[in-house]
Amino acid sequence: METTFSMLKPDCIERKLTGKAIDYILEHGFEIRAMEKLSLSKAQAAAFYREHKGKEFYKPLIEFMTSGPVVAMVLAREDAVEKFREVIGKTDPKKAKEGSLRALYATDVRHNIVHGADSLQNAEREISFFFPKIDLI
Ligand code: IDP
Ligand code: MG
Repeated sequence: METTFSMLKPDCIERKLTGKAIDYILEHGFEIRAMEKLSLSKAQAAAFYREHKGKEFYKPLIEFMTSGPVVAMVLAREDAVEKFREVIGKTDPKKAKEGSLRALYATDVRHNIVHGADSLQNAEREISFFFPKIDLI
């Protein structure tokens, strides 16, 4: 089975949506292989989002991602990476398809409650960043 990486963002935890988000994820066929609540340092957030360095939303994104705790998760299911991106919906909740996690709960394009790895390669990189000791066999 394929694995992907997800993170519930600070707005999700702050708004007490953690339970709803986890229920949604489980109901959509994902198994939680690992889960940890933690606070990102500025350096961790900057490394995690380094592909966006220099964009106008980068600095506020790092501020937001370090504004409170997050929940990092390793999720497994068939075609996990693609399916998870599908069920979370587009980055901007206004453009996210009806019934997707972001369409249901996100407030705006920055505060969109959840992260999902966008490729197999990034999923692997992000999993080993947060769960270096995990055995994914
Ligand atoms: P993704 O999370 O859907 O993969 P990315 O383009 O990788 O979206 O952007 C990373 C995160 O940066 C988004 O989830 C969102 O929190 C924030 N972000 C992206 N685009 C914008 C924007 O135009 N304005 C404000 N924040 C943005
Ligand atoms: Mg992305």
